[in-house]
Amino acid sequence: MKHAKHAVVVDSPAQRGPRHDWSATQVLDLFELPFIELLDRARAIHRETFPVGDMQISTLLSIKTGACPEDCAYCPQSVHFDTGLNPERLAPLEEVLSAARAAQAHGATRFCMGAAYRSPRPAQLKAIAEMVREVKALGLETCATLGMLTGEQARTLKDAGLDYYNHNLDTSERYYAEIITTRSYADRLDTLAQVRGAGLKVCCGGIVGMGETRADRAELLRTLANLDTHPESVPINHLVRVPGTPLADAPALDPLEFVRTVAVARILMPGSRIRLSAGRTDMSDETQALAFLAGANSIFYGDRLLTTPNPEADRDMQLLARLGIEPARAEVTQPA
Ligand code: SAM
Ligand code: DTB
Ligand code: SF4
Repeated sequence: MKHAKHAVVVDSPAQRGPRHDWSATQVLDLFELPFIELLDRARAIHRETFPVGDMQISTLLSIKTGACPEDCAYCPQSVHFDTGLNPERLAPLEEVLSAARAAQAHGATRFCMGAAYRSPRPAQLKAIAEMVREVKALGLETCATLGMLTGEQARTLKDAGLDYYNHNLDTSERYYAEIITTRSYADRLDTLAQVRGAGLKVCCGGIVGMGETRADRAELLRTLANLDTHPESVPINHLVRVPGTPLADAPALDPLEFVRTVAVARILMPGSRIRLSAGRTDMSDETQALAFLAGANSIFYGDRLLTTPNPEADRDMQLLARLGIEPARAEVTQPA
């Protein structure tokens, strides 16, 4: 058989439950399948675990912007790079609440608060816990991304009503060291364990298009899939190339390779929400449609990500309508 060397066993998740034992070769073999074959496999799994045509939408707000001590080479908010960004202190509660109300009115079901911290200090965490409590009281799902957390901080957020914590692995362990020097992959994994231990849902993914190899993309997804429990939410960001950052001139990733990454994420983590995250402003409608076909079933919605633009909300609604995709009004519970 022509593609016999690609005979990766992808069992039905309904039959055997999710796997956590992927080998590097198995994941790379998936990436190397003929494109249509890869999409067929991802699509079959997607249809088994999610209703057809649903889409979860999250809206982001930067609650503390810039002046971050970390040196993540992709990030406009690092103090190490001159990106012309105006740093802003922690936003007042009322400002956060009015953004959350607006997001809800536009159909978002989850509100994600992002802060440019290495890790939050006690007073900051207290103020953010209050924001979480009030946003949750509006009837929204809550998500926060605040950098590294201790177990106690994670429990404080959980008690305040936090549903999800976003903390990305960003790339493979090998490539990570070329992107960030101020913290380690192990630090990242430790925070994920604290977050899971506190009973929070995990939102964890990465960024592609940073000059990494396909093997790095495969390794990132393998690390995520081999965690004890799959992250409930897996953001796949395409690098937003921000002038002033070391990755401003990173070569563009082939859009079909981006779609392959989404498809492999869907196959490896059948019950997770795969989020087509940053980078959509530079993506064609057709690439986005292929990413949805490959298994992406969540987007960030609203004109802004944290500090960079996102497609206009109206344009997104038109795209979803053209594709016959219904934004989900309530979260569907899936096996982890
Ligand atoms: N400071 C916290 C941290 O790093 O965990 C939370 C905020 S940080 C901006 C959240 C995530 O945004 C990062 O982990 C990274 O994956 C993503 N991100 C930042 N800059 C990006 C860019 N230029 N393009 C794509 N994703 C980016
Ligand atoms: C994630 O994975 N992507 C979002 C969210 N989690 C916090 C952030 C994207 C940031 C893009 C660059 C910016 O707008 O600053
Ligand atoms: Fe700071 Fe997060 Fe940006 Fe890294 S990604 S520089 S930790 S805000």
